[in-house]
Amino acid sequence: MITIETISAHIHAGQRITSDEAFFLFRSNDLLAIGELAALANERNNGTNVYFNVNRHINPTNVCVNRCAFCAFSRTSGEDGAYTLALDEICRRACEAERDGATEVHIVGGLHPDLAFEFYEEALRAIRSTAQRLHIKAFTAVEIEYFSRISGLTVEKVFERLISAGLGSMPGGGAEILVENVRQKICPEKISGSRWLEIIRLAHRAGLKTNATMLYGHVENFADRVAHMEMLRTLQDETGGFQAFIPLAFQAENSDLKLDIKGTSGIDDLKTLAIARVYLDNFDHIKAYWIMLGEKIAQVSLSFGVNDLDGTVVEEKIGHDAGANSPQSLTKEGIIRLIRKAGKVPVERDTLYHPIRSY
Ligand code: V47
Ligand code: SF4
Repeated sequence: MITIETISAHIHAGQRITSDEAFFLFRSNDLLAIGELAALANERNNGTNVYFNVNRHINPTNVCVNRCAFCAFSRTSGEDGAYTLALDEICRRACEAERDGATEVHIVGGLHPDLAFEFYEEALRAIRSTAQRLHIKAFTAVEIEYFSRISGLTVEKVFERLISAGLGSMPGGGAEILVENVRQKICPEKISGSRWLEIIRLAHRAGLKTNATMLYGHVENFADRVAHMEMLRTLQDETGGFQAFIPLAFQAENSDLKLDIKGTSGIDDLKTLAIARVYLDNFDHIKAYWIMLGEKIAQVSLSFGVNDLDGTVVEEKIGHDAGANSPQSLTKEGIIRLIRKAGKVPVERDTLYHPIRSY
């Protein structure tokens, strides 16, 4: 029989917990016991260090042919509020970021019906030549698949071309919930969960590190969340190419998913992060994305297994278009203060988790 004590014994002995045990934890209301186990697992790996980076998000376009039901960011071509940044504007934002001390640009956007693959290659090249110190973390598996489709190139070739244009790693978006019947409800036009995993496998084989996200708090149930994490854990056993796992709390405003909810609860946020820490024993980093969680829950999560707070971000559109009421950006000093007040040591990192400086 599964109990919190049997799970605790596994974790204390450094043993992997099963999917049934993770499911049990999701159904448990013993948040503090789960948090304690997550804190133990985290401290074993990361001590009291908490990572952050100085980065800037750039979303080149919000025009997207997919129009996922949960996404308040995307627009149809020509619709009010649709935008596409010119190459020199993308470049200007990247240069400004570098000048302001960023070490990373995070670039993701919609699947534009008229932009050619070369536009994206060009954007990376332009950033590479004008902001040479910036690491370019760009494009979800969903965008990579789309580039392959619009260019007629294989996914392997798309990676080869993007890497030679300056791509350094990939973020973890587009995973949503990898379980097919959930995808049919929230993003029927998007690539399947198994294709997402396959593209990420190819990215890892091409030498790119990636992250993995999980969009939770909409129509999925606990079993779906566990199945999602199980697929990620299995792929990580095979490739070792994931850096961080990032649960994304669903922001419910302006979305076409007409659900009778106002977003996730603080309890659900903390439980989800803590369970991710104990279940995903082969992920070094569990990231609390403060944009979706709010600063306070993100801070408290540092006692629930989290060891990474993402970055300064500067301008965030995806969560804020969907009603996130966190600020658009945090200063480096703001993040450092938040980590310190949680009794942890702030460590600025680069994209690949090399420490730059601890505070
Ligand atoms: O894939 C869209 C999500 C993702 C909503 O890898 C929403 O370091 C909540 O992946 N409510 C993009 N989430 C953002 C993302 C990300 C963010 C920060 C860091 C990293 C990383 C990756 O945003 C999408 C989708 O899952 N999203 N709409 C919404 N209403
Ligand atoms: Fe497009 Fe991504 Fe929004 Fe889906 S989540 S509509 S793929 S921008």
